Amino acid sequence: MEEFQEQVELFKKSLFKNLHQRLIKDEINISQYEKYMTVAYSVVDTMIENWMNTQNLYAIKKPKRVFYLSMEYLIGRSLSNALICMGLYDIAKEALLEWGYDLEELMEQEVDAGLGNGGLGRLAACFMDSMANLGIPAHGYGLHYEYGMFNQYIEGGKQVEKPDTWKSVPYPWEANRFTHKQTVHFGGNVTRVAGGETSPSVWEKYDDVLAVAKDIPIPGFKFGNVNVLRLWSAQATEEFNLADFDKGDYIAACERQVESENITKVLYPNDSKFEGKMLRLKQEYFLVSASINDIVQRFLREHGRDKLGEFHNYVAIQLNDTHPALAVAELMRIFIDVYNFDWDKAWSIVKKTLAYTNHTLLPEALEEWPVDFVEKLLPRHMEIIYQINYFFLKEVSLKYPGDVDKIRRMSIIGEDGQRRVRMANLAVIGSHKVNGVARLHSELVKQVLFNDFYEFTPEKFINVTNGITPRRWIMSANKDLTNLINEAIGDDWTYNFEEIKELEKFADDKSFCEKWAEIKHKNKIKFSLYLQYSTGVPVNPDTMYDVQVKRIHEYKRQLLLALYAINRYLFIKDNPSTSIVPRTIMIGGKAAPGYKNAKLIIYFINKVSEMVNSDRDMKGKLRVLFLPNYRVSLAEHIMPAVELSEQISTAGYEASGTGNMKMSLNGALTIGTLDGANVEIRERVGEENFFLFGSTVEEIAELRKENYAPKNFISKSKALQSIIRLIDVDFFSQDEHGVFDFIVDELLNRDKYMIAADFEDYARAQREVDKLYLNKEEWTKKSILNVARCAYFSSDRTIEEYNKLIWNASPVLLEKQNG
Ligand code: 26W
Repeated sequence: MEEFQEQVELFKKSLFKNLHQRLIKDEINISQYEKYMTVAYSVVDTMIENWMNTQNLYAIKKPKRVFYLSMEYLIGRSLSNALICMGLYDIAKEALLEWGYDLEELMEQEVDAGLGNGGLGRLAACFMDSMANLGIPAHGYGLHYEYGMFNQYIEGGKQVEKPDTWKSVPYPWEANRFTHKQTVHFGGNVTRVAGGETSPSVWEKYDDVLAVAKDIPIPGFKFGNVNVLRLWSAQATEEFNLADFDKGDYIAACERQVESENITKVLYPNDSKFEGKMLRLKQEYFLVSASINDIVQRFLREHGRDKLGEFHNYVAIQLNDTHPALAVAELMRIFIDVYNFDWDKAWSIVKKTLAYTNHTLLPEALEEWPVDFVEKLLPRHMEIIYQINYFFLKEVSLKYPGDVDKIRRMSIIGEDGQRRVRMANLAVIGSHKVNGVARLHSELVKQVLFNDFYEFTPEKFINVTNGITPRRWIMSANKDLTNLINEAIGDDWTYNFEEIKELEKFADDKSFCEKWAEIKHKNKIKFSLYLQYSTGVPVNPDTMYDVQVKRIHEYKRQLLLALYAINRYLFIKDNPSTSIVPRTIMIGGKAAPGYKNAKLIIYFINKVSEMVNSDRDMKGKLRVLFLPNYRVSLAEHIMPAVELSEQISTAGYEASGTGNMKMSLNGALTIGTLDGANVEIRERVGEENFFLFGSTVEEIAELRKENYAPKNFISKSKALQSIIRLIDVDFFSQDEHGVFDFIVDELLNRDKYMIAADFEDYARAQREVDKLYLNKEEWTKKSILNVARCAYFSSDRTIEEYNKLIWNASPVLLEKQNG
């Protein structure tokens, strides 16, 4: 106790010091944001020593290092997580209380670092957390976008995008490394020095852009390790404009500066469709070049030029999807043109260094850059890609003589129509391991997406099922549940998450179950208050919270849930005196600004919501809400309150899903299809604790083969007929005739994602949900079992598998150890 009070006093001192010396303020007249900054700086101060010690220790031990390359990191807020990792949460809370402030209120001041779209970006953030937690000598590399993911507003029921100005206030979690710069070349031309096709070339007359490092510390919880996420920011070189200045053309000179700095201006808000914009290609190469050069320079500093032939023994580079796949060519270029390695030696090192993770099977998401784009921007890389392709296809044709179709499919260059560089093929060919992100997905990667490559080199293809960090997704987001679990089984599970299984014993403990249910209810009230305060819309905590939050995409089938909401609406209308489980259906997520159908779905949900919520007959029985601006910080508010987790994608389309894991970890039950990680979640929590419905991957394939006609299913479903009729007669769009015609037409005539095929079974599973919900004790028991059995979905387990199967790095632990 005394020690605690001492630490509180120390923290208070630090608060005052930061207030005075960094914010240059006294206690009079400070804004809420300044108070938050004061706390944040005080926490950063406590991390600095571990941060430097960790990096120094790595430098002394010279271990194999892991480098994670990703165009996206959806970090969200940092304060709560950092406090927990530093063991300072209660200390800071008490110190602030004595100062007259509420920690949780100040935490709401923090802006989200929203440098990602969705699943892939959030996964990168969870991985950074787990690598630090496990003491893996790892570095994240990404881009420091000035504008991250747009903020979503709903105006008149429609999505409106506004820029995310997260840098308009000081961001306490990053260090400006203005001395850590890399120069990135673009354009120019290539001349061969001497010798044949594989000998070094000189790349010249390029334009330069500087990449300046901004470092974000990533604290682990179990050990004291603090790893670094390095984000590159584009800056014009000092001599960028000399020529123009000399000509006296000041404006032209400045325009060129602006053009350079545009590279990291804004995150592309696309997460399901490839958009071949030159600026995006520049971003990708900017990340690759700055990071790879940084990695090579660090290697040379640490190991010397003589060891360069053993690069792969000290460096593992993970490509987060194909977005950084140019790393294959960039590493080759450096080994060949700069260090004069011969082709075969360079190629063997590159392959042993790189590994690639695939996150989507959607054909429209696959990156294929027009050859003339790549040639213009990166002439030397284009040459190298041709060479890689030439040697690779030679090998393929030796194995499959005369199989021209196969060779055409496996080529890095797509020849149909405009010639294109297939980034996925480049990534597969240049990597020693390729992984999918859930068991089912990895199977489809082998059997469908990369089948030719799988047959050619089966040992390359592996699965590593995704995970989420328990620090953020339960210890930080759900503190009451965390405390209850601690009371029951101690806190071992916070250090070794497998220990969460000890909770299973309490699933039959009546008093524990009551406490569990109480906490869920309290979390529901909390979320209701949060919503009331942030959007002005109240929700009733005595209704079931039925939630689908994720990016809006047709394959994720938010429309299926909306149709089901209408189904419930009609049931209540037809049976006004029949009692029904009261539900609040909440749907949230952003649509890519150019994705028309996704935007229409948002509008549709909002119109359904308007109609349902204004109908007095629905009072206390059904509400439908669209949650605006779904993002990491909102996810942290909602996860603890969810009771029913909607994971209803068409089987075969959701690579993994990670929101499904977050909800299960917080005691929600899942209603879901056999898609992505749902399959494994169901296996682990037990089929009796999961509401399964819908067609399987095989059944979906079968339906497609038989020329799927949605009308065959609609004709057998009275419910669907009534729902579609209601939409068709403009019931939800009375003053806008025909706005939802597209939805009706799609459902009746194409139904690409087979909503009609799955609807009746979905409604059946929803009836099971209602039935179980009436039995509160059983529901609670299943909720506890979901949490007790979800250890597998910790990103610590995921990272351990990456390390074992791909990286082979040894942890290097700081002395300090918690637990
Ligand atoms: C080029 C445009 C673009 C940008 C991003 C296409 C595709 C992407 C990502 C690969 C999309 C994505 O985030 N995929 C999600 O990755 C998660 C982490 O593995 C999975 O859990 C999700 O199922 C998957 O949709």
